[in-house]
Amino acid sequence: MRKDLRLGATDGWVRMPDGSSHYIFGFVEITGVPEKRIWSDRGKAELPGPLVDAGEGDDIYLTLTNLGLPQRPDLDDSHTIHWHGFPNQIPLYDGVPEVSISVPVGRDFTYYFKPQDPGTYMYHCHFEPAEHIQMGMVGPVIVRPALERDPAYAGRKFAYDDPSTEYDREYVVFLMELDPVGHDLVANVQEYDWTDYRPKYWLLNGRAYPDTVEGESQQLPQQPWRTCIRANVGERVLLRFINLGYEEHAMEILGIPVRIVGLDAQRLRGLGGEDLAAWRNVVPISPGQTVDALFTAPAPGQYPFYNRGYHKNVNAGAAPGGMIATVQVHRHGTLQPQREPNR
Ligand SMILES: [Cu+2]
Repeated sequence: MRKDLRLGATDGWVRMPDGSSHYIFGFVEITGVPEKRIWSDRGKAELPGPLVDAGEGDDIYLTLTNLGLPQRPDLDDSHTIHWHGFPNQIPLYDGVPEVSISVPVGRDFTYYFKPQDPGTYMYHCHFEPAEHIQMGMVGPVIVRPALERDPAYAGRKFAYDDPSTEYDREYVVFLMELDPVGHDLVANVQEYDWTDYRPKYWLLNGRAYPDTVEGESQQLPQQPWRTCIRANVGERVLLRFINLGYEEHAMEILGIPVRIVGLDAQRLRGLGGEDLAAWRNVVPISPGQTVDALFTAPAPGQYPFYNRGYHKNVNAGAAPGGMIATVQVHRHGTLQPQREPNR
């Protein structure tokens, strides 16, 4: 199936629960926005960037438009889109500026992707990547398996082309950290040496606790993703972990072990096809990795979901904060079927 998408690259501001605001670079979805209106999305970058939701075998035409940086009109950086961990037949669409092209301010470029392997991926800008990634030019990619189009499995959802990876609800858990010093210096036309990176905020889907579970999207217009993992008792939940921060993380749901079925968009299988999925209490994940983890919702109640590195459960030193969210299990039949991830 052909899919046409358009992302704008621009800047914006995100808010933390302590009331502080931080300058970001990032992406905003402008698919179908009339050409005259795209410029009104300057300064509206979202963290993380819009979800790219694709199917195995799709033809994805993804146009990147560089809308410029209203806060930094002096900074005429180009941008690109790089699908991390994704095999590309030719480098032209890989988004590494040194071996393909990058998109200057005011210009468009249409990337072509044809995903062959289902799983959880990520995209990021590859122009001055140490800076542009930390500044927020990151987003999730889901590639859905062809199995879902098989009439025998109609209406059911799977992580991979494997019936044992069936799920009822899915949640993206996008991990990154934020060093406010770097962001403030970039906002104020100063240089920052990114090897001095020292994060003070730890984010789930662009927000820190308690905004991860409580923040209204009207108050956080550029951080639209909540991390309330909700399910009815007995339903199967898929967590799609993505780490585009610069630190390793270790996430745990207190009292709910998870089955890790996929790593870096590969279904975990041995050479002879044996199932290497493993039960874990903690999901360890390094920068640039993705992990697909399944669990079955146990008895109704609230289960804390948090980073096992307790110093990451703070906002600029004040606890609780950071990478804390919740898993809410409801009685049978309480929640309607899920229409899109994280809703
Ligand atoms: Cu960029």
